[in-house]
Amino acid sequence: LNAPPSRFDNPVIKYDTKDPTKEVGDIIYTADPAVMVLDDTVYLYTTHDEQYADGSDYRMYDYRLWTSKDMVSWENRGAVLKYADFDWARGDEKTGNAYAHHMIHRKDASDKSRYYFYVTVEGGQADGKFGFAIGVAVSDSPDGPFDDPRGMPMILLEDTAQYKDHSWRNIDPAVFIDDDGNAYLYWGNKQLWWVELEPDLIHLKGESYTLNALGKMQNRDTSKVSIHAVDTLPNFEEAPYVSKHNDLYYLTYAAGFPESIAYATSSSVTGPWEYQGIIMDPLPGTTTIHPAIFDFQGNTYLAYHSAQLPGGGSYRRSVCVDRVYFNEDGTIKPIVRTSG
Ligand code: FUB
Repeated sequence: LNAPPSRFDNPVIKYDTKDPTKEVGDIIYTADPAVMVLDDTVYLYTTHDEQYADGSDYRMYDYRLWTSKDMVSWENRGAVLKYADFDWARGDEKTGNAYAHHMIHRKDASDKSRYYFYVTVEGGQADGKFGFAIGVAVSDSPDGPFDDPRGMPMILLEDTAQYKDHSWRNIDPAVFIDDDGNAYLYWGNKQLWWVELEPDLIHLKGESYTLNALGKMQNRDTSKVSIHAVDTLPNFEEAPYVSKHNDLYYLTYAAGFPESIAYATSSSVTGPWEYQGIIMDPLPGTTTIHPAIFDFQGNTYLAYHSAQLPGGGSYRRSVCVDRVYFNEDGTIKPIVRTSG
């Protein structure tokens, strides 16, 4: 195996060569990277921007998987999960949006790998109002098919009703499993929240419910669930991402609007988080940036999105990767973007 690169031909995802209805070379716009590294492979899960050139909002209906063993060539594994795969999603296949997501892997008690795909999907009615909700789908393969084991969202509008009241406040899930096996879900827009998960990774700690005849949840009760707000992150906008490097926890996030990439550190996964600064300034042509930090073959990398493909923009973004370099004290050096 060749060593992974320190310069990248950004954006790393450019073309859809798997869709039989398209010629090789057709552009596919991707955003919101979530990266899972298993053995010698990088699994890059992205959202998918399908907006027209002159569109003025998101059009996002499915989640895409791209894999690489060298981070130079990327295999297009197709749409592995769709908005419409969630029964509780609002409307039909092309009515609502599938926003940013997260993927983690864990072996179950019988040593079988399970893959947990946390999503932001428009739906999940509470008190007569629709908003974005966070759900989960599970598979025994990183390519799916994924099944929604709950039959309802994990986080609904009503769960954060005491906080900032906008319908997209519950977006951008990120899950981190700590060394002791405890798992935590982070999410939010304008306000960062976190909650501990049950060991099954699909229920909130303390959540109670009954099951209907199909084995899906009903009568959900969250009165014993503790949802925590984090207020020490300047200009927190969205896209939290938790990672651990050399015994220090890092919480990377999109700050301000247009967004920069900022981060905070802590000696504990539950904080308190100490703000450390900006590592990437806003990028031309896109209001959002969505960081994801990951380790691969001994190095640390940052995935994010730009608008630099032809026809690109805030609703036609493209996933990029660059190297992360640390200072001796664990702080991160400003990211130097490379584009081939
Ligand atoms: O892609 C839709 C939304 O834009 C994501 O959920 C945010 O993180 C921002 O990238």
